[in-house]
Amino acid sequence: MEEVISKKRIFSGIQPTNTPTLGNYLGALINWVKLQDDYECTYSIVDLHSITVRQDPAKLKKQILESYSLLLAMGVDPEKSTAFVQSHNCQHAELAWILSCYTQFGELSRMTQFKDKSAKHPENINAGLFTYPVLMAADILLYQADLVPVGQDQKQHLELSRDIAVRFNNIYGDVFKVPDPYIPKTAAKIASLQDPTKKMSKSDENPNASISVLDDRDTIIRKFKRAVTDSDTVVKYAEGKDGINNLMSIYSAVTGKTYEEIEKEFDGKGYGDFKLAVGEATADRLAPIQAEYARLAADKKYIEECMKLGAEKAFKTTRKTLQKVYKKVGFIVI
Ligand code: ATP
Ligand code: LTN
Repeated sequence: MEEVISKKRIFSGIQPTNTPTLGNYLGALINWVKLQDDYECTYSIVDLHSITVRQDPAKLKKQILESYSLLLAMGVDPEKSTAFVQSHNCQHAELAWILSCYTQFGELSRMTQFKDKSAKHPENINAGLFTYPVLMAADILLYQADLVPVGQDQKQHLELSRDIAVRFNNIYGDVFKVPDPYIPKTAAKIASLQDPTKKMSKSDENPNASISVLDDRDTIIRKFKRAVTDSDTVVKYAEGKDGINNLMSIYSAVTGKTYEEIEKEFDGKGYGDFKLAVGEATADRLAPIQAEYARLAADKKYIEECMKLGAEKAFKTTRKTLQKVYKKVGFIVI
């Protein structure tokens, strides 16, 4: 008989803190879509994580709906994969509580994201911001994920998830799969258009620093025109040319052209022509996503159905893990 090899499991999440940027798309979401063919994928809009920083309720609600619809518009298939909103599966918060009793204060104090975010929001250093990585561990371990696609910035959190899983397994036997990070070598790292030494971030206060995937064509072209470059004039990938390097990696990611091809294409032309080309190519690349998003956004009923389906599938998968945990720690499962 032919052996049935089950697909490896993937889990990843994105915070609905603002409209995803071109950085989120080229660095992460584009891969989420690709991975669906070869893995059993679960993708979450992690709204519970997002309230570690104060959010306006009406805006948050809009952003959850928008981020979820955008995932589908980009090509996440709600039938093939599981696409759900984190707060729709109550087991994340339940497991997070349990795991917090197996995580040390010292470990959480060493998390660089906690240090950065508490420096950024000194008026609101809440316990949730501190235990954020425990909830992230719960997200991953509940689904017995083998692989977790994340950017470099999340590697430390993933290490902690692994430590928590190993610690729990050492006490209670094999309960959790110990997850590995999945950081594709080819994933683009997109920098801010205003300060190319910083990453493009959806919570950047300067609107010219990032391209939202929902920006219209004129806005995209205008933002690229204003992108910070250098005093040189040659379109060439080289050290010290962070601005141009960033624009080249965006152009390469959206057109599929190599750096060599790009250098040849703009040989003898100036930065102005190049910036315009990057803007136009980016707008062309985002146009079908925006059209599909507009179609989905007008169909609230369909989105709600997908959210429900995602929540049901997520809950069913995680129930087994949580019940096992409850039994192992000595709770009575009825
Ligand atoms: P925030 O500004 O709210 O912290 P963010 O833009 O950094 O948000 P996240 O929600 O933290 O985005 O990350 C979602 C995914 O996008 C992660 O996998 C992250 O590694 C990736 N990502 C974020 N910014 C970039 C970027 N500039 N280039 C490439 N990938 C990115
Ligand atoms: N912390 C992540 C978002 C996130 C996540 C997860 C990513 C929350 N839970 C589980 C992977 C797996 C971020 O800010 N990018």
